[in-house]
Amino acid sequence: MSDVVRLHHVPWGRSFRVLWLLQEMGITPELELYEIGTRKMQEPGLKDRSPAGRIPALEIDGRTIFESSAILQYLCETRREFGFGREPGQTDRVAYLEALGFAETMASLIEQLNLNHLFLRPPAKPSPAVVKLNTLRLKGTLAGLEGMIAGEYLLPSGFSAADTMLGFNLFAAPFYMDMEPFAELRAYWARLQARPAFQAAAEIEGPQTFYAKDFYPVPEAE
Ligand SMILES: N[C@@H](CCC(=O)N[C@@H](CS)C(=O)NCC(=O)O)C(=O)O
Repeated sequence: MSDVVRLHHVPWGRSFRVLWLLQEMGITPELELYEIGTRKMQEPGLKDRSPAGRIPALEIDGRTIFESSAILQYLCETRREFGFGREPGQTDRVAYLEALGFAETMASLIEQLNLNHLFLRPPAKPSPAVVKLNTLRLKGTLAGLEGMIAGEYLLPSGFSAADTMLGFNLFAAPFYMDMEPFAELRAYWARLQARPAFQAAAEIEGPQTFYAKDFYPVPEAE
């Protein structure tokens, strides 16, 4: 079996979840880097591994996997010794599954905001109505997440892959949402960032350049 571990990756994109969990497991992957919106993402190197041409895809154990939650779950199942998954019958199994899915409910709203604020090419402009609606929906998911945090981490039983799924969202959300009212989320995010593996992954990433500004307000209606 090949022992190559290669992550198809956009720095500070959703593949960060995988880079971080790999670091939690002491694995440093080779990185195949992409930039959103470029042709390389639609070429066979990625398209043959991830059918929508999206990151992450992970080459590991002689196979390739796409979709961040599937990758994390695979890593947990094949490396059970770390205890980062929650298996059928285990305490928190249902909350764990819910959190993996919920992370993408939230991330799809962030993606809509990214599309509006970052990726429209002039003369196209962000739609104030669409941005406002998505921002409100993002706020609702953040309030929901705040109510889900059970202690130090998301699950009462401790750190899990669900924290890496949702933790990435807490990197991205503040570019669109004033986090001041979310004291519990801010404290949770600080605990996640304090983990040595998070810091190791962040060090591999370097400073984020995905967002050009610190904050993107809802545009004024014309
Ligand atoms: N549900 C997928 C979403 C993957 C995804 O959309 N990744 C974004 C980057 S964060 C991407 O590759 N976008 C490329 C594009 O929109 O063309 C996952 O969690 O892996």
